[in-house]
Amino acid sequence: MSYAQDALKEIFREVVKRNPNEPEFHQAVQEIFDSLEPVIEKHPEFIERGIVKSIVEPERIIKFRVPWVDDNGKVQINRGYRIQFNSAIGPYKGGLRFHPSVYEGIIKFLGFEQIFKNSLTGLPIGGGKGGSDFDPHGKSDAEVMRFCQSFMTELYRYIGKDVDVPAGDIGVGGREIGFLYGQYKRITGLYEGVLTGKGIPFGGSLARTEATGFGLCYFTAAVLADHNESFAGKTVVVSGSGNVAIFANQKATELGAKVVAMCDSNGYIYDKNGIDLDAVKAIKIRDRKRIKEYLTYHPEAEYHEGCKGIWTIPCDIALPCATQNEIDEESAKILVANGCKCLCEGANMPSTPEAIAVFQKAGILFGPAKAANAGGVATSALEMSQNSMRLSWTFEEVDAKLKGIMENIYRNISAAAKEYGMEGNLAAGANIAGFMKVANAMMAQGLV
Ligand code: NDP
Ligand code: 2IT
Repeated sequence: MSYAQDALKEIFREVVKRNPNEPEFHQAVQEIFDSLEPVIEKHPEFIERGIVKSIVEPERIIKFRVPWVDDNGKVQINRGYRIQFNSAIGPYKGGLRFHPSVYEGIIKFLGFEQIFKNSLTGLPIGGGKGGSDFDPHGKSDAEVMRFCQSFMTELYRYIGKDVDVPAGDIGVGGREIGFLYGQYKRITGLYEGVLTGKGIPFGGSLARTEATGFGLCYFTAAVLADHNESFAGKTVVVSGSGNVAIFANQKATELGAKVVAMCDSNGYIYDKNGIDLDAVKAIKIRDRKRIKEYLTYHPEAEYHEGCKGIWTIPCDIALPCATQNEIDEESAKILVANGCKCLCEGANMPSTPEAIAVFQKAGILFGPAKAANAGGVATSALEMSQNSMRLSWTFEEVDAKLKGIMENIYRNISAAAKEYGMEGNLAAGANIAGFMKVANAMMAQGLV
């Protein structure tokens, strides 16, 4: 075994030992380490000076109780988290996830991914993530408000516009960010850009809502263009029906594709005529209902219980935009057998390592999450810039910057893959390019 392989293996063993029962975090670390061997061969100092060992250890983990009272007067207790993972290149930046599956390992995997994703944007943002095991489904607005106020009453002391800037993720959208912002302002008396994804009247950036889904499509279009292809005339499957999925569908459609399927955590819809996105927006954004309701708008469409079946629908391009590990080896094989030629990840870590191996073996164009979905956090950084300057750019200005950032990410990760002898392997290119900038910044700043 080479020096690099040995060293990485040893550090990985230590990660598993120090973070027991956190398989998602192990998976995210393994994915990065799998690409780092040629980097370490060239730069053994990243091992010798403790950079790799440090980068897998969060700078700070904050874990707290979130008590609130539901509409029946009953006391509820949730857990809140904020993991401030790495501040080498900027203040901690990353979303908050409210979902019953949240525990420390999920936030750790997301915070770790965020370090490299944020680095790829080219903007000065470090990596962080937070959230709670609170489930917003079926809660009244008043319950969500009380929960958010309680969550922020603890979190406010650890964040700030130049310290740590949370945003949305699963279960946290404009409504939640509004309640969180209001409580931060009330406690601190500060009107500052401490959160992104804010409402437009109070410092939000135009195009932030659309940014992750639009950015995913700009990235995918750049990958396709480099292979003399485009979205035009293609059949697309988009999983999920939340913020990322809806705007991925919208942009893919604008670019000439037909999106035929979407899902939520209960099941998926298949509409061979192309999904009616206005109906999905009405169901999921306006009414906060289940995707199954699509049948009341389009009785001719199909609804199937369970999410996994969505990957059995033949498509040219797949855009997973729901959650981690939603595509396993079996689904990956079906996608490939059905002729899928390109898969770009809107969700964080939606493909299992076995699924990625299937895509790479089949030679399909694979765009990894930390590059493909970076448009959301990049636009969050643009929101931070606008807040600092106390001005706001038009939708068109932000959208044009987002497009430029996504195209740049594609160019940089392609170049990194080539430089390290893995041409066309965008997963390796993203891991390497994301890592190099942070590792160099850590080296320059000394042991901290
Ligand atoms: P939303 O809460 O808006 O939507 C999530 C969607 O995924 C919903 O349709 C939800 O279904 C579905 N979903 C969630 N969990 C599961 C599950 N366990 N099984 C099946 N379906 C599930 O979240 P976002 O759209 O913001 O996030 C989607 C993904 O994109 C996540 O991986 C997130 O980390 C990632 N991401 C988000 C960014 C952003 O800016 N928002 C930026 C970059 C990445 P249901 O309605 O039934 O819960
Ligand atoms: O995973 C992600 O990049 C996000 N949820 C967006 C984070 C942000 O700070 O906008």
